[in-house]
Amino acid sequence: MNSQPSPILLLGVGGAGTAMVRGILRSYGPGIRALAIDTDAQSGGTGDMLFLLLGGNRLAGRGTGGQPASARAAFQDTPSVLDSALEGVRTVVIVTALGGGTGGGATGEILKHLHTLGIATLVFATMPFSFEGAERSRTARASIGSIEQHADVSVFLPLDELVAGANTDNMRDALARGIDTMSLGVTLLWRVLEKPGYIRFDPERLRTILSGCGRAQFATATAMGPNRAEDILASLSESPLLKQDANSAHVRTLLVGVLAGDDLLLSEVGTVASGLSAAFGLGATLELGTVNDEATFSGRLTVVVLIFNESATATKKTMPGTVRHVARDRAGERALARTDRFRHSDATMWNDEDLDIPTFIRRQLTLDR
Ligand SMILES: Nc1nc2c(ncn2[C@@H]2O[C@H](COP(=O)(O)OP(=O)(O)OP(=O)(O)O)[C@@H](O)[C@H]2O)c(=O)[nH]1
Ligand SMILES: [Mg+2]
Repeated sequence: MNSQPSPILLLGVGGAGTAMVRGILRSYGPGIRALAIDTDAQSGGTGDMLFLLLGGNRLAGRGTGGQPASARAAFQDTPSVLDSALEGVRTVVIVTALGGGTGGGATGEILKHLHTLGIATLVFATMPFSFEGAERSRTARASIGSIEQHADVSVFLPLDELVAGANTDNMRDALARGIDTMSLGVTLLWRVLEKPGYIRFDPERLRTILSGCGRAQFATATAMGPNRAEDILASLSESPLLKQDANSAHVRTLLVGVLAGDDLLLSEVGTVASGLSAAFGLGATLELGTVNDEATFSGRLTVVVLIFNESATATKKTMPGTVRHVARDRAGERALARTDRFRHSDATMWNDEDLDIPTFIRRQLTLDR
């Protein structure tokens, strides 16, 4: 472990948000700087994780009973409640579930406070299952505005789509699976940020990307076998999570994490990177990170993708020195030809080099460990 505390903090808000952090800590193992906050003292559990109780005097540790206004007031009572946990923190990733009072009400207030401290924020928030009813759905939708307003980047994940295809009829199972799926996705993102790989992507890079982006979309996919890269492209292209407001004209950056064991092929990285660019990020900047972890990913290829849209308020700027064209290679094209998302575009040729092919492939660079 590093002697320096990480500059990136994972923060769970509310009951389900706390359960998500607990799940992430369990699957990642030691090394995550994490904390949860809730108005319900029971969420703190057995002291197995860092936990802060919100609204002690006002709510006496009993939760808000579905009232976002109570959670907002509780945070406004003591906005400095988090500050002692923020030493050296430059970016906070919040996980929460909308539909109840604490996640829905406190998250926007927390974001506002973090913004005043100059801390960048990325929020993953689930939207209730349709079976939870109209009232929860309405409460959740009402919370979106303040989260979007105060977060640098927010990702809203409908639980119906997060567990699509899981084929469970049992309500408790479905809720648990929603938390698990979300925890798994964020765990993968954490590995890309913190674990070594062939191509490094670090928290500071994430912080830079977050500025000027608005909403984002997030999905993961895993495959095995000789066509695993193509299978992953097909699965992500069909993902319901990446279908909502997909408008590649507004995609600013694609963050692609490739996690694998020692058998990762350079061509697989190229296929995934170029295929995802072609499918989702016409003209977007591609940020790639790899994780090499034989113990966890032996024989498997897992991809985590975050699609960052241009902020509604940001004006579109072309970064100097950035080639803003689709990166693609033949394998990526072939894999995507199966999907309806892929749009062919003319190659960008310069000095007999096809600039649409990532530099490390075009120049046959070796990726050192
Ligand atoms: N209660 C509960 N909610 C879950 C679970 N898994 C996912 N959720 C989702 O989380 C949303 C918010 O519920 P909670 O996290 O319990 O609410 P909270 O933020 O703690 O807010 P209050 O308890 O009302 O103060 C629900 O609408 C569900 O969509 C679960 O296992 N239990
Ligand atoms: Mg609660």
